[in-house]
Formats: sequence, C-alpha cells, structure tokens
Amino acid sequence: MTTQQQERTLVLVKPDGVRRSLVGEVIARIERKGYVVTSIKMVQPDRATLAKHYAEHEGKPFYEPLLEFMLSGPVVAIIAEGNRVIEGFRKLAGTTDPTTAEPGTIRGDLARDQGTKVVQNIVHGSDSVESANREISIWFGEVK
Ligand code: D4T
Repeated sequence: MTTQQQERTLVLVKPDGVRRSLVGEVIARIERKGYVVTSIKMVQPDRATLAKHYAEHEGKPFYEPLLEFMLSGPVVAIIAEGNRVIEGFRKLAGTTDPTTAEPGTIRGDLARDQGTKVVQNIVHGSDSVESANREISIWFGEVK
C-alpha cells in the first residue's frame, strides 16, 4: 500500500486577526474541518519577507497600503495539512471582500470593509500547490 503525500497550505492570521484575538477561532475552524496544523509561529514580519510574499501584487494601487497593514503588528503563520487543504481552506476563508464573503466563512462571519485603503480580511491562504511551496519556504524556510 502506498501512503499518499498530504497536501499543505500556508495560512496567515493577519494583524487584524491577531489584534482582535481571532487566532484561536481561525485554528479551531481549520481543525474542526479535519485539517491538521503541523507548524505554527507568531512573527513580526519585515518588509523584505512581505515583498516576497506579495510579489505578484507589486505596482498595484493597494500594494503599499497592503504592506503597511501587514507591517502593523504580528501575524501568525500556520502550515495546515490534509487532502485538498489548499482549496478547502480558501472555502473556509471566503472571498477576498469580507463585506460580501458568505456567512459561515471566516471573512463572512468575522470581518467587513472598514473603508481603509486595503481590505483587512483576517486571513491569507495559499491559492495553489506552487504558491503553497513558495510561501511555506518564505515563512518557514523549508519546502517538503
Ligand atoms: P490573500 O492573498 O491575502 O489570501 O488574499 P486573497 O487571495 O483573497 O486576495 P489577493 O491575493 O487577491 O489580495 C491580497 C490582499 O490584498 C488585499 N486587496 C486585494 C485589496 O485591498 N484590494 C484589492 O482590490 C485586492 C484584489 C486583500 C488581500
């Protein structure tokens, strides 16, 4: 019998989620869905780390406000594992705009647009296997 390699995703609880003491809530939702948290750490990110993480958004109007927001306090970086966890966590998170994110999702239940230059939507989740590997290596310094 062959053992299947579990998929991994990088979740960030952004500074708004940490400030609002929603770290436990996010972890609980990941675990209740059946995924396994295999690594976790709280970090105050520096600009270079965030520039790598958000490289695809460089030059967009929300890029600078996004980096400023992400620099505004500690974030919690999480590796979650499980079959189809990348897709599954993005469903748990809900759509980017928290005002219209479906109720039942993290963003839909816990966030709204506050009229700031960048939307503060509590969590980030990788959007593909390639992004997950890249982001896990940025935040944890390793790729399995
Ligand atoms: P992340 O990457 O943080 O999980 O969010 P999403 O996958 O849902 O969204 P994204 O990468 O497109 O955007 C990154 C980050 O920028 C903010 N943002 C995004 C914003 O303030 N205005 C915008 O128009 C967009 C597209 C929100 C999330």
